[in-house]
Amino acid sequence: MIRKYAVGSPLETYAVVEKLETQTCEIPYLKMEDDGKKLSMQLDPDAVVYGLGEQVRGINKRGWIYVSDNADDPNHTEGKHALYGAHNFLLIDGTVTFGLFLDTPGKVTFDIGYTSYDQMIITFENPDYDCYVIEADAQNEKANAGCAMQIVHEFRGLIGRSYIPPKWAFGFGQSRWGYKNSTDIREIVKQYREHNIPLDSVYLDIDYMDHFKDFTIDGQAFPDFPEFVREMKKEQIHLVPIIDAGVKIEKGYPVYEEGMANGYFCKGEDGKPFTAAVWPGKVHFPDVLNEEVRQWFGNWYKVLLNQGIEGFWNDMNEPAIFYSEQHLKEVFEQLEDYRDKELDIWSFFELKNLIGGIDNRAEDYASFYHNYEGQKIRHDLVHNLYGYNMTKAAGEAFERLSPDKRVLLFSRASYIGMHRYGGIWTGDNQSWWSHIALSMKQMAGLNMCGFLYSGSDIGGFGSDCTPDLLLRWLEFGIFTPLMRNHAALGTRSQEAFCFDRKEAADLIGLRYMLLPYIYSEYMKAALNDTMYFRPLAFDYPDNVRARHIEDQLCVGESIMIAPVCEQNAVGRNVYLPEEMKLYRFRSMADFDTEVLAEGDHYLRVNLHEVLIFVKPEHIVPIVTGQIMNVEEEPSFADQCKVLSFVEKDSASYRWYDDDGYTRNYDMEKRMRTVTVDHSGKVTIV
Ligand code: MIG
Repeated sequence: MIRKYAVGSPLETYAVVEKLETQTCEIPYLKMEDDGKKLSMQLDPDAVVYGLGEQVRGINKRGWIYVSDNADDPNHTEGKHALYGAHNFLLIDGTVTFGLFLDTPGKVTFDIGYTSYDQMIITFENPDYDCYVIEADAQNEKANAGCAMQIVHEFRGLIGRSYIPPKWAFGFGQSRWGYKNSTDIREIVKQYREHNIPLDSVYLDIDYMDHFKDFTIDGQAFPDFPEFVREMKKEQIHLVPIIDAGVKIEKGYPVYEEGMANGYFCKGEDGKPFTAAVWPGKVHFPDVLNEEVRQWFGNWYKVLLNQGIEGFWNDMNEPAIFYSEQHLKEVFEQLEDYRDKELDIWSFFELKNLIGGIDNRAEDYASFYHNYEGQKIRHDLVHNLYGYNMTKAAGEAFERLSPDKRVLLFSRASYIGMHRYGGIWTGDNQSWWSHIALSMKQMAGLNMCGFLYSGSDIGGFGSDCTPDLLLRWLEFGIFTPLMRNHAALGTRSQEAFCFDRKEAADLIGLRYMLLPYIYSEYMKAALNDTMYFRPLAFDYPDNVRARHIEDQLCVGESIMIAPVCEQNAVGRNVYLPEEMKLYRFRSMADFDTEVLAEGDHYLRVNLHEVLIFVKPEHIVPIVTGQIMNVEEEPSFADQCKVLSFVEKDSASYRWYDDDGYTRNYDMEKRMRTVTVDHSGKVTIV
C-alpha cells in the first residue's frame, strides 16, 4: 500500500507515473519539525536501512550522512556524501518496515545514524516535497520480515518500468578515454579477436568529436565515419559514442546556432545564456527541463543514429562546470590581492581555495535559470533533475526516431524516473580493491530504485590497474548487466588482453555462458518490477545473519555470488543461508561442483576462479562453446544446458527470451518453462 503526502508546494519531477490522492493526515512513523524541513525517527538497534541508490558505503546505509546533490566527483571515498545521482528512496527494516520516497529536486540530507546511531534525521533545504510511504500489504507486527521485496516491488510500480537495452548491450564492452581514431579502435578489436576474447562493443569517448562538439565527428580521426561504423558492425562490434551536456559556443556550429536562435539555453540573471566552461571551452547548457528543448536536443541524436550508431552514454550532466565565465573574472581580480604578498598559513589556504575551488561551485549553480513548465526556476533548486532530463530527451527521441528498435542509453547523473529512459554507470571510480566492493553494494541500492542496467568501470577508471585486480573485477563484472572495461586518459592500459589474456578470456567467456540466464533474469526484473541484484535478506527474510551480509548478493532467482574483493586473498568466508550447490568455474569447460551445507565456510578462490552458488531446486540456463559475441550466441533451446541443484523429483525455471532488438516485450508469449529432473534431464515446454 502506498500513501502520498505533500509538504509545501512540491514541484512535479515526473519521477512517479501513478498519480495518487494526497493524504491529509500526518505522515506515519516520522516526526515532522520546522515546517517540514526535518523528518526524523528512532531506529531500533537491529534496524537495517536500505536504499539511496548510487551512494558511498554499505548496503545498509546506517552509520553515515548522505546528501542528494548530484556531483561530478571522481573521488569515491568513504568520506564523501554525494555522488552523481539523487535517489531519495529508503527502506527501513526494523520493528516497523516501510519504504520512503521523497520526491524533490533539491538538496536532501539523510543522517542515518550519523549524529546518533539510533536516529534517522532527514533534512530538506527547501521543504517542498512529495513523500510516499510504502508498506507491504500483509504487514502485521510479526510478519514484518519478507516485506522488503514487496515494498520495493510496490515502489517500482509507482515509478514505472525500468529501461530495457538491446541484447547486444549485455555483451562485454571495451572503453578508454584516449582512443584517438579509427586506427586505435581497429587495433583494439584486432587484439580482442586475436586473443579470442569475446567483445560486443567499443565505446567512443570525447576524443571522437570535433573539438568536443556534441553530434560532430572529428573528420581527420574518422575520415568516413558511417563506413567505419559499418566495418565494425561486420565484425559484430557496436560503437557507442559519448554525449556531453555542454554545447560549445562557436559561430556556425548548428547546435549552438539553433539553440541561440530559439532561446534554448539556460539563462543567467541578465536573461542572456549562461556561460560555463567544460571540455570544448566555453559552453551553454541546453535547458532540458523544458519540453520543447528536450525534443530539440533529443532530435540531434539522429545525426549519429543516421550514421549507424545504436547506443550512447551521456556524460558531464550533473552538469559539471570547470568554471563559469563570471566567476573566473572574479578570481583573476582577487588574485591581484595576493601578488607580492608574503602568504601566511591562512592566506595561503585562501589562495589555494580560490584557485582550487573554481569548478562545480554551489554559487554557479545558483546563478542560472530554467524555463520549467512556464516558470522561471533557479538551477540549484532543480539541480538533481538535469542529467535525468538530458537522458529523458534522448530516450524520448529514440521512441520517436527508432520506434521498433531499442537503443542503448546510459547516463552519469540521474534522478529516480530516469530509470525509465536509460541505465547508469557508476562514474569515475579508481583501480582500487575497495571499489570492487563498493560497486557491489551500489548495485543492490540501484536495483531498488529501478536502475537495473548498470555497472561500474571494470578495472577502475582512475589510477593504474594491476593484473590481479582486473581478474577479480571481471569475476564480479560478469554478473553486472552493463559489463564494460573503462579507464581514464593517462592511466596504464587495462584491456582484457593486456595482462593474463587466457584467464581474462575464460572469465569473459563465462559471461557469455551465463547470458541466457542473465538476460532472462534482467527482463523478468524489468517487466515485473523486481530486482536483479538483491541483498541476501530480501531472499531470506527470517534469517538474522543474512540481514548483515554486505559482500554477497543474490543475482536473479537462482544464484548467490560472493566475489573476492581483497588484494592477495586466496579465498574468503562465505555464509550460506541454506544448503547450496557450488559451481567453481575456471572456464566454461573446466569446473567442479560440491554441495555445501547451510552455514559458514572458508572457501579457496584462486585468482581466475568464479564461484556460483545455486539455490536448492533452482536452475540456471546456460550455453557453451566458442562464443565471441551476443549475435552469434547459440540458443539455449538448442543446447538445453543448465547449472542446477535439483534433489526433489524435478524443478522448473521460467525462461524469458526474445529477439533482443524489438520493443515488444510480451512476457507470456516469450516465457517458456524449463524443467530439470533429478537425473539432470532438461525439457523445455
Ligand atoms: O572530466 O570524457 O565519467 O567516463 O572518460 C572527465 C572523459 C570527463 C568523465 C566520465 C569518464 C570519461 C571522461 N569524463
